[in-house]
Amino acid sequence: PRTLKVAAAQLGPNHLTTPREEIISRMIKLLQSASNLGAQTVLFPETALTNFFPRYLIASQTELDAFFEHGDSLPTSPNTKPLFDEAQKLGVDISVGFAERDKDGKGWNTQIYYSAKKGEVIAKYRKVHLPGTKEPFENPDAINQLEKRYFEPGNLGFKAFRTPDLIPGAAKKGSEVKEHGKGDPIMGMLICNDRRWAEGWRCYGLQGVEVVMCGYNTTGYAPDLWGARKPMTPEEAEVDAVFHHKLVMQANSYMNSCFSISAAKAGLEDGKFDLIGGSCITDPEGHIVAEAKGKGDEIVFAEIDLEECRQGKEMVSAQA
Ligand code: CDT
Repeated sequence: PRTLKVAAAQLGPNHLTTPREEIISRMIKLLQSASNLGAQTVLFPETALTNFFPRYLIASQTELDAFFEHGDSLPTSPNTKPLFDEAQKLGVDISVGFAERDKDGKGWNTQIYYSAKKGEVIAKYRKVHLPGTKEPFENPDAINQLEKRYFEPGNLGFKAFRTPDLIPGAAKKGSEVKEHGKGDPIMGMLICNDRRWAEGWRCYGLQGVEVVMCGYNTTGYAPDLWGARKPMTPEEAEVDAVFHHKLVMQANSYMNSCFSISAAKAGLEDGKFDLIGGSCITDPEGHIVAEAKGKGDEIVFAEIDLEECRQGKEMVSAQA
């Protein structure tokens, strides 16, 4: 077996008023709980470090900049260093979503993968599918999602990568990405809306991906944005949103014969914007092997065997 112990760290709401230190200390607590269960790699949600601010029209550049971090300095920036120090101390890899400001001033919705043993960021992904609009809706009661206003569409493609030092002795057995079934685990990252479209999954699938990680912030009820085909109550809309979340995680895991880990930022942000829970781990047969019970801070943990990815990949010649 090629056993890996993985976790999704679901976060409850990060209000506009929640201090950054409090968010980091909750993330550290979750990391410690995951480590106590034996987790070797832990996924945190999209924009884990802040509120899901694209729902607001923010006119002040200073106010907006406070939600962004400089991507390459995350492990050393005073804001975020304690989380990376803890990951290194525990020897647990982490993947973290955040709003990235690059050196040219461009904004990106980014996820990084940090290897604890290497002590560095080994992979970076920028969200390709930016949902919502650039301008707010005319309806003053609408829930906006202004990602197209604040972020550029991702420019790093869907590059699978090997995660070193998680499976003893694995490195010697295979190093090429695509050569699934041996060596270090092959992983890929998606961010929220990306999970609903086939191409990201397929690009990773064709590179032999064994684990896809996807952090998300999914509004339970936003009739101006989606769900307008059929009027629904907020409760019905949330059930539907959780259904579609699990549908795409399960179906795409099955179609690409890989595991997936998804981590939500969940619950009522700012007391009124409801985000779905449903963080889960799915297997290559499309089954959910572990899932969140609530909508607060919670670890979803599973021990998985990457050998299970082989059957689906090797039965189809185009993928082998
Ligand atoms: N954060 C994010 O990408 N959320 C979207 C909401 C859909 S808006 C049309 C999602 O796909 O979950």
